Amino acid sequence: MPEIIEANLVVDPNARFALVVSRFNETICERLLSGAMDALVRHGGKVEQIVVVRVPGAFEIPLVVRRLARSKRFDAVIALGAVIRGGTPHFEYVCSAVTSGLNQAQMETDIPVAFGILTADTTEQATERSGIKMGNKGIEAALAAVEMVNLLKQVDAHVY
Ligand code: INI
Repeated sequence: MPEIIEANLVVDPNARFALVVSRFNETICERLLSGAMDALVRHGGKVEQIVVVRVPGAFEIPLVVRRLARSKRFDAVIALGAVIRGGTPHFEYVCSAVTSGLNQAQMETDIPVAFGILTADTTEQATERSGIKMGNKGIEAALAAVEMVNLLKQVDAHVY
């Protein structure tokens, strides 16, 4: 039998989370934020251990995420935004800049960054995925952050 390393979704009460949320497509992003906050708290997180940073749009998210991750004050950073194809002719550029920027931030800092960025063709689709009928990307990202924080602790315990 192989040794299986996997993490639970129980938040250590000392764990600190930063959430970076875009103001662009604000109604949708606020739904992602409340989903993420709710998930963290329901899984044992403490509101006093959570910091929310608002940025103008999705394009600005990676830089702020990287700053927060570099500070080493947080166990994970959760990025929340919504990029909608109908809203911009630069859809592909914005999506790829955000995706690679967030990946770069976590790889450079060794701090997990959760990808809670909705990319959708229409506002209706994005709304559905912000808690209306197709799940809530904010909840998904928050739970991924919790799992990664716990998983990295277990991996470190085995490796070091
Ligand atoms: N920002 C978003 O977060 N979502 C979008 O759909 C979007 N559109 O459609 O343009 C968007 N644009 C703003 C961009 O992220 C920057 O804030 C702006 O270009 C200033 O740098």
